[in-house]
Amino acid sequence: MARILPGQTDIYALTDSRLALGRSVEEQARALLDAGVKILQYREKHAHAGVMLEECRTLRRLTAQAGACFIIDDHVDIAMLVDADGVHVGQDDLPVPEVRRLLGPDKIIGLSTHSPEQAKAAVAAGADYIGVGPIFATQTKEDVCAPVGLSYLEWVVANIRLPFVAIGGIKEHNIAEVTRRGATCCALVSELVGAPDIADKVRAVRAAMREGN
Ligand code: 3NM
Repeated sequence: MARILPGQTDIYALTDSRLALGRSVEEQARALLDAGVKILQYREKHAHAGVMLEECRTLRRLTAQAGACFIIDDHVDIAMLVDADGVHVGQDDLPVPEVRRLLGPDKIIGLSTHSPEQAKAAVAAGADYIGVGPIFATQTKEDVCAPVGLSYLEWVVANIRLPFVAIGGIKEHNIAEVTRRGATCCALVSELVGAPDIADKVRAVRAAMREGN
C-alpha cells in the first residue's frame, strides 16, 4: 500500500475505457505503471458494480506491486472491499466527513473543486487533497462546469496549503503553462490512456512539465 499524495509525484493518471483505444483497464494500468506513474485512479463511469470490483481487485494488485497509490473514483464500498489507498469524490457525491467515517483516518480522500469557496470548504471538511479544474475545456467529464482557467489554479497556489492536482483538458502541448503557474502534479485522462503509445506519452508529458518549472 502506498500513501502517495499529489505534490509528492508529478503525474496523476486515470483510467477511462471509453477513451483507451480498446485497451482494457488492466492494459491501461500496466502501461501507466510501467511508465513510472505513482498515482492511479480507477474511473469507469459506465461499468457495472461486479465488473468494477473485479477490475479494482486487479488494479489493487498491480499498484501494490509497483509501489503506486491506488485511488477509486466515487465508490467507497469498492475501495473498502479491495483495500484501495483512497477515494476521490466530486461536489455532488458523499460528503468528505461521511466518507471519512467509512474509510477511517488513514485512507486518502480527494475532492474535486472548481472555485475558491469549494477549496476552502474542502480544507474545512478534512480532504487530504483537492482537484483543481477544469483548467481547460474537456470532453471527458460529463456535466462539468466551464473551465475555471489558470486563474483559479493561481489562487490555489497562493492560498491553499493542501496538496492539489490540476485537472481538465491538460495535454502535452499545454501542460507547461500549468506547471509554470505552480502546479507540481497534473491529472490527465484522454491524453494518456488515449495515446497510441502510453509510455511514450508519459515521457513526453514529463519533459513538457519540466519546461514550465
Ligand atoms: N475532473 P481530460 S475535469 C475527471 O475539473 C475530471 O474536476 C475534472 O479529462 C474537474 O484530461 C475531468 O481528458 C476530466 O480532459 C479530465
